[in-house]
Amino acid sequence: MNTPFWGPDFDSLASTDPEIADVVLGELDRLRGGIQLIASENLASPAVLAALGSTLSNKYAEGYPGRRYYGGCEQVDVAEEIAIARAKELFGAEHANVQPHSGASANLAAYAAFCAPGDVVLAMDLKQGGHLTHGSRVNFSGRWFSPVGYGVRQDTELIDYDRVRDLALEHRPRMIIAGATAYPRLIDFAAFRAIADEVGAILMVDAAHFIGLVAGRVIPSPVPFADIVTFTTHKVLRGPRGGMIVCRAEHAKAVDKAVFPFSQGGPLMHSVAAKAVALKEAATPEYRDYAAQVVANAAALAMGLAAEGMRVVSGGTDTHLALLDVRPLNVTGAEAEGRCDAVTITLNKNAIPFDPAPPAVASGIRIGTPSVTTQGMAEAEMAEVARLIGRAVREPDDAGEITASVRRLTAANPAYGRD
Ligand code: DSN
Repeated sequence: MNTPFWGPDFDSLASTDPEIADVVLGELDRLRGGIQLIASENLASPAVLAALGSTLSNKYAEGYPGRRYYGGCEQVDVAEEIAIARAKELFGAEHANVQPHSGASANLAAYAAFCAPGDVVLAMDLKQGGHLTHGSRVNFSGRWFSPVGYGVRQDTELIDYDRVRDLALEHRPRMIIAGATAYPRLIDFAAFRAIADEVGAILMVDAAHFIGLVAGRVIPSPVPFADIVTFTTHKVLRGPRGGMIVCRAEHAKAVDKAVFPFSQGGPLMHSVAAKAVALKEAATPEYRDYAAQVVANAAALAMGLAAEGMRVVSGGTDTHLALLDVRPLNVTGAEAEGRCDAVTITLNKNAIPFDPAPPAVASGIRIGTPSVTTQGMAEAEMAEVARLIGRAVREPDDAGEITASVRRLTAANPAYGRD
């Protein structure tokens, strides 16, 4: 290629808008200097960021490849066709829609494709690990539909499949949603399929959190079981912020119409191109190794935090995340989050199942290993991170020393390398 690449050009940003340039550099420093344990975040590759920061951002392309409402779509058509083909190949899916702007947008489209206002939808309760779009009263899903919530068993903290079936038989939902934001264990998609079939419901899997592990072939795929699978592209999958849907061919038309024109206008073509890049990266042996290490790291970190006195919800993790009950250390989730923040370890407070504390306080924290694994950290570093978290929570007065230890660890495993 002999044309100049008009992509990320930091010098022009710095001269045009030094204030925003400072924010961009400040965020890079934050990423490099601290430990990122938000389970839903990752560090996208320079190739993904290059596609995101490209001229594709300029193009209006309402419609689908070959059927657009604007001229000049010949290049973006190629990007979208490549993204669709890669998504179908990677996930063994019959159809893919790569346009959703986010996971919430993908979920809105799923409701729109299959449900009418007022329909009953059975999904995991937010307080038990679900998502706002799974029927929360403050979200479209709870306001426009009739949500019924399921949860986990109090004794095992694993999904209560008997209760899911009982609720399905009682309420006859139009759609059942499997998937969560704070559930560390594998989900039995065959069990959900059987329940959905028994009551004639659509089975939607919100795979946002774990789709990257599916891509890496380290956990079972929901695709053979679900009518529709929605997900985000920026978590373990390590792509741009965005959403995606794969579904059975019979639902292709309904899903495409639900994304555009029903719930979205012009797709973000720079993001679609960046999704294609991420899907290519996720199809490599290196990515499979990465996904396996993400899971190994989450297990190691959970074990280390148990050794620091926290209680591991459900007794462990099979995925990229773990949920820890911090009450044995005599702190709330909010306090634990704040004390970790003070030493530049970023994680989030999280409700645990049957949490007596309000969500803004919470009794737990959620940790995830996509970012630290991208930085090259492995089990030995996870043991060290667990010790630092334990000390930060127990001994907030030592924040200075702990921060110095964090710096040593991140210097040895830098995010985005060093200049
Ligand atoms: N906000 C995401 C998470 O952190 O799990 C889900 O949308």
